[in-house]
Amino acid sequence: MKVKRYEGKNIQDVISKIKVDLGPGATILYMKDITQKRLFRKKIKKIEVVAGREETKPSLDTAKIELLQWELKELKESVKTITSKITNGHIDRPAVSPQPGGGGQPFSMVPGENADRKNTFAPVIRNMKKRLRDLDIEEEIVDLVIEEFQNKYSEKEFMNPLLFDDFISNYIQHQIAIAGPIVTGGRKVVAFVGPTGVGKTTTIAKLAAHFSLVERKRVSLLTVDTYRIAAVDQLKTYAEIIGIPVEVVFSPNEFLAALSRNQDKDLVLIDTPGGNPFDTIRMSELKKFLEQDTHIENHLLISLTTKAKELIEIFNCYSVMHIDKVIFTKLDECKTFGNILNVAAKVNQPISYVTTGQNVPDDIEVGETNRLMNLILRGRESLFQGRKLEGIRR
Ligand SMILES: Nc1nc2c(ncn2[C@@H]2O[C@H](COP(=O)(O)OP(=O)(O)O)[C@@H](O)[C@H]2O)c(=O)[nH]1
Ligand SMILES: [Mg+2]
Repeated sequence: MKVKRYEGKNIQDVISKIKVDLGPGATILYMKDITQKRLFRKKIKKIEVVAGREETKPSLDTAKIELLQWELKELKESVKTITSKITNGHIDRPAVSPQPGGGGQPFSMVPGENADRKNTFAPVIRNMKKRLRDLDIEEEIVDLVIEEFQNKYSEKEFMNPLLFDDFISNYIQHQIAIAGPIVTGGRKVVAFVGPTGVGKTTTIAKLAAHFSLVERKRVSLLTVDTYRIAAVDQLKTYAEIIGIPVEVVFSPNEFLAALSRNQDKDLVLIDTPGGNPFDTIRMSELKKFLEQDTHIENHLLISLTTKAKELIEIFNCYSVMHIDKVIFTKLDECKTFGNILNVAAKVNQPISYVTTGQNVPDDIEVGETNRLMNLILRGRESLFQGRKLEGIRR
């Protein structure tokens, strides 16, 4: 980042200098009143501003530039209001004495002028909130983030948008729990549950292809058909192409017998019929199958295109049957990825995989913190920068 210090008699004066010098993408990092007091002489009013500009291609970051322009505009308006109040004698400008610790303030304010203080920072906070809302982060979480940021940093630091970026990144990193990929070793049994159409069968096919063809593991598929109507042809077709066995089971007893027939496998992937998660009878039927073997790892699939509120409801419905990990599907159909944070902040379940399209076996990735953080903060522009599962070897 290119950082420079500017001085001027008022904020408009300094901002024009910055604009000419650094261009419209400039960020105000720091601002201080350095009005010089001369004994028996008139005060010489001066403002010091430290501004910087990211040295990235502007076209890559137009959103940020727009944001900064907006911030600058808001800032100018606030300064105008304060300046006019000072001029009209509504605010008694204090003499600027060195602050303890050598720090200046973005604006000098009289102690007790809380309303003005609030007004000064309100645009900055509004702007921060807008940024988070635009990522489709829920209001509740937006408020929490801002509150934590306010508690952590001083007002001087508050004005630095880069600091806010860092803060959000850290916040997201702390919120998202990562499960890592399925690890085979001994026989591993993984069941995939979730509402109809979220992508259970497709995800199983992607994982089966990976573990069987890339990792050279012995893989078999099992499908639980609680209603004798579930479409199993799709799974059978995938199994045939990959060249692995598939079995259909209709009762909890058959299920146990099928599991024991597959003792020699490295990995058994179980497909389930899904259905409406609010259908409690169906849920408890499925539970009867899966709870017979406590070693089964249950992955709940959730389409990220679902509304945040519904996601939580689905999660709550499925939590009656012991969920170990979460897979987010259909990321390719999302405009924003704030939902990842919305769920992570409320549901303490680690993410194993994310799926990014219909292609079998390509469109699946292991959930990784940095990757998910980039998706949340940068949106679709980072969607195709993930590491495909095919290339991952352990
Ligand atoms: N766009 C997109 N479509 C997907 C993804 N995963 C699955 N699908 C599609 O979603 C539909 C339902 O998938 P399916 O595996 O049958 O869902 P299931 O009912 O949960 O087994 C199919 O058309 C899939 O191709 C994904 O990550 N992105
Ligand atoms: Mg299916």
